[in-house]
Amino acid sequence: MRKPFVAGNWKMHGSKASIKDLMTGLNAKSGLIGDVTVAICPPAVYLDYTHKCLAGDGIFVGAQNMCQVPGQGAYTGELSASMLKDCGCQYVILGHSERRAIYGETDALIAEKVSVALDSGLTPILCVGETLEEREANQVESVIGRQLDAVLNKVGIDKFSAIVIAYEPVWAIGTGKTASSAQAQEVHAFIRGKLAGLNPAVAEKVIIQYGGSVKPDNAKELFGQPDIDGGLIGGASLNADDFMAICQAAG
Ligand code: G2H
Repeated sequence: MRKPFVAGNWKMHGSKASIKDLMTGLNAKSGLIGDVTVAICPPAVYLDYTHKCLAGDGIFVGAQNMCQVPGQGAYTGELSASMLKDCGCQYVILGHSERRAIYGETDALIAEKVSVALDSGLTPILCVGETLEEREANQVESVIGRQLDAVLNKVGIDKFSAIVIAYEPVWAIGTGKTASSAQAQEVHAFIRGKLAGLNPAVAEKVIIQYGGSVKPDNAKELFGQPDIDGGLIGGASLNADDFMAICQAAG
């Protein structure tokens, strides 16, 4: 039995004032979450602040990106895994489609980041997903298979029990278009099946989140699918009531 996991990806939103308000709302409701793992991923400059705003221990903190270089060094503008841990992180989102598309992150770079995160004791939330063009060209499985293979080849299947996968169809991100629960389930089953071909026990354990315009009114249906174990939530995670409603829908 996999414990559902819902994470909020705040992207490049917020200020100390807005985070204080949001955290007041989340803290007030964190006791209602139930048997669901919950994390919030603020912009890096607010990680420490957000972590300090948490009351109680029902919510974890994650980062949205990380440097692929282990340790410290002359890497201007970058943040290491140990720095993220030092600021209270347990998770790190890696390979989000916005990082892939806007900042040119490659499968190989993302695989390196996943490997460093694992070695540092952070849980990577590895994002995979196809564009609309790729879906229309019937390339969903080949694209996601390629994105997964890069990480599998780097860290090996056994490490996947310590990785969270987030399936985020690019065409559903921030667009208000959600994959239907059947479309999402089909891809989640493909991902789990691919891992099961390598190690069935790991495949059974691995948490696969769905991400892309998840809202309180579609969460229950999505999370009710057998291979959807929660969600990676963008826009709706900026509202405490909506995010908590989504977390409760996963329980
Ligand atoms: C997908 C998701 C969070 P949204 O990027 O990662 O964002 O819920 O706004 O589509």
